[in-house]
Parts: sequence; C-alpha cells; structure tokens
Amino acid sequence: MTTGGHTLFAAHAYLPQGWRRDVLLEWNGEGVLTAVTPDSPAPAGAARASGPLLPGMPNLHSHAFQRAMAGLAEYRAQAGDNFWSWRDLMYRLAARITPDALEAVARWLYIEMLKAGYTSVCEFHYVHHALDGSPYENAAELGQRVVDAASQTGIGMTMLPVLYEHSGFGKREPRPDQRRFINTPRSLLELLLTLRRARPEHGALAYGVAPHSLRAVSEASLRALLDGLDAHLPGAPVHIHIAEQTGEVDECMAATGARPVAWLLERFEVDARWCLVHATHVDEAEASALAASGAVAGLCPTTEANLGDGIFPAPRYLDAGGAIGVGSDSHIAVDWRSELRLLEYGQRLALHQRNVLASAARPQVAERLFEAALAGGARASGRTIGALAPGHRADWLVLDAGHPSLDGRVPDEWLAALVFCEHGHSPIADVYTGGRCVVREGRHVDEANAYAAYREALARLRA
Ligand code: NGQ
Ligand code: ZN
Repeated sequence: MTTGGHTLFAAHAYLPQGWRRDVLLEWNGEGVLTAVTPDSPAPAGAARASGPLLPGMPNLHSHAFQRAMAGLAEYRAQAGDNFWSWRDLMYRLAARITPDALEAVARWLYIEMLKAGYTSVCEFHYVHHALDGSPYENAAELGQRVVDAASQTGIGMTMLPVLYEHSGFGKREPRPDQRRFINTPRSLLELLLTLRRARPEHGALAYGVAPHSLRAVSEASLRALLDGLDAHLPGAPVHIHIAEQTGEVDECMAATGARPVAWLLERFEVDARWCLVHATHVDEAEASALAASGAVAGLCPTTEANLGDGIFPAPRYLDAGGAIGVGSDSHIAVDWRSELRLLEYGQRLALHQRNVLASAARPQVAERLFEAALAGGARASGRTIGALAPGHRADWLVLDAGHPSLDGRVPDEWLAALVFCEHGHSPIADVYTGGRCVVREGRHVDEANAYAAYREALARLRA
C-alpha cells in the first residue's frame, strides 16, 4: 500500500482507546485527520515518527501579556502579600503594554507553549484600549495582535474577548488602573465582530467571549452579552473567572446571598459551552451541580498555587463525572505536565494519600488526568481537537522514548513517567499542529527571531 500526500507512520500512538501499535495517520490539506489506522502495515515511502505519539494538549486559560512579569512578583516580599497585591503589580504591566510589545510577548509565549506540548490556547483577552483608556482607532487592535501572534507560531487559538465593567459586586466604578479593560456588552460585541471581520475563523482559529467574573459584570450585562453572542456565534464558548479567592466568595455572599458558582448555576443555563475558570471554592453541592452541568472547570494549578488561591476539590468533582481542563493562566509555568502533577500533588499534600485522583476504572492517575484534560480542554476551546481520531485537528506530540525519564519503561508506563518525572530537558521532541511540524527536536522553526523580538519588547517595557 502506498499513500500520497499527508501521512505519518508511528510504531506507538495514544488513541482514544489507549496505546496502539503501528498507527498510520492520514490528514488533508486543511490540517484535519482523515484516517487513523492501528495495526497497519508501514506503507512504502511513508514518513516515520521518531518516537511515540500523543495528542497535543489544549491550554484553556491564558493572559498572554502576563508572561512578561513571570517571576517578578516573587522578587521581594511585602507585608500582607496576597492575591490582591499581586494583582496591583500585574495592573502596572497591563497599564504599559503596547500593541507591538503584546504581539512580541504573545509570539514568544506561544512558541514556549508549543515546545511544552500545548497545541492550542484559549486566550482570555482583556486589555483592549490605548494607554489612556480610549479605544484604539481599530477597537480590536490588541486582540488582532494576539491572533496574529498565534497564527505566526502555528498554535491553534480560541480568542475570547473579555467583558469588564465594574471593579466589584454592586456595579462599583472601575478603578483608574482598569481603564484599558472597560466595555459595555454592546461595545465588546462590536469589538468581537470587528476582529472577526479582519481575522475570520478557520481551522486553527475560533471565537467566543469571556465575561471577566461576577465581580466585573452585572447579571443584566451577562445576559445581554450571551444574547448578543448567540445572534452571531450560536453555541460559541463562554469562559468566566469564578470563586478563585475566598474574598470573592464572601463578597458574592454579601451582595447576593449566594456563593458564586451556586449563583451562576441558579440564574444561567450553564452547560458544556461554559468554562468556569478556577472554581476553586465550591462546596459539596456546588461541586456536584457543576459536574452535572457539563461545564468545564478550568484548573490552573501552578498559577493558583502561586497566588495562594486554594485547592479545588478534585476527587469529589471527578468522581461525579465533572469535566476539567488545564491552563497556564499567568504563565508562571508553561507546561501542562506541571499542571497535572500539581493537581494531583495538592491532593496528596492535603489528604496524606497517594494516587488520589485515580479511580477504580482508571487506576493510573496520569492517564486519567491526561485524558480528562484533553477532553475538557477541547470542549472549552469549541474546536474539534484533543484526540488522534478522524475529523480532529492533526495536532500531536512526538516523544523521545530514549529520554532518561522514559527509557526502560514499557508503553503503559510512559504517561506516568511523562507527567510525574522531571529530569532535565523535556521528553517532548517534535510538535505538529494542523499536520505541520512546528517544533523539531525541541526547537520551534521561528524560535530565534521570536526570542529576539521578545527580549527587545521586555527591555522596553521595563525601561
Ligand atoms: C486570573 N486570578 O487571571 O485568572 C486571576 C486574576 C483578576 C487567578 N489566577 C483575576 N486566581 O484579574 O481579577
Ligand atoms: Zn485568568
């Protein structure tokens, strides 16, 4: 048998039914898998993968500009340091970012994501306006720069322009340092449509919206935003930050008499199009109800640990069938392996047990979490990704099976080693998106140029 066009033969590949041998992948000119055939004879002349194949991981939560401050809020402690003092520092960067700087930072960040094995990203994009808070001539200028950065690197994107109106519950006036974020439902939808006209969706690009949080958006505005979205993009993803801090839960209780997740589930038809980012502070009833809704809990364990948010009740939620995905959020780390590892380790430290997030049906923690994060990340992105299966985007990772963390292990042991071991450089060698190899032997094709532009942008931002 010979095949023309786009094919790759892999001795091992992780399919929806687990590790399979002698897998032939075929995809079309649009970068979509057309056939995935295990136990296949190697066709004459087909390219052979240098190692085992895994589906690429979706990153369901990112604020690209924050990459520029990774590590800078750890530098010197101040009395009472907490989430809100971190946010003040972060706002100082948000106040300075320019279109050129944002594009350079995002481009480098997305290369880091690809190298780490994230093949798509949901960008929760909230810095919209010029430095003085007035709209750019192109209202979607900054969003467009982020979309362009993604296209340049080859990462898939779900762009989520953010609605931000208020500084707190009870429609509090926005703070001066929030002026670049502020829109009405109508102006935000216009911004989205402007961006969509300039950069229409395609196989690697989708759109949705993100009401920032219950702190920042009123009930009426949330309704207006969803109605407006459905008039143009019915069923598109909706992401929201929720219940990330106990302070937010307390303020929500004081303002509404309900906890944030309970309040949202009570008033809105929360279903599989929703991604509730963090959702850290949910009680038992909220965890069960959220699991039953089909919404994705968007967990960002390295950022949540970094900011001192708290620990998501993952055992109860997963056992109730809840969907999860992972995001790198503030980009203190850009590595899905670290997110999954910390998700499990938080539970071990809290409960004094091991292999907490395994289940009777899925005794291997790494495989259970990897599959859950693929499926939930795909759902949150609103794109057909996250599996080596026909109809899905041709996004995958090629492992170096001879890496010291994987060497001497049999295929069923690879994922556990990949997620839990950390011995020097990453065992992810090559990365493909839309059937194109964008990372080869750990290097992105555009890495040198992108890094030079990133360094220049960083120097200017810190000047
Ligand atoms: C975030 N919170 O971006 O996801 C935030 C910042 C804000 C956590 N990572 C929230 N917990 O901008 O108010
Ligand atoms: Zn966030």
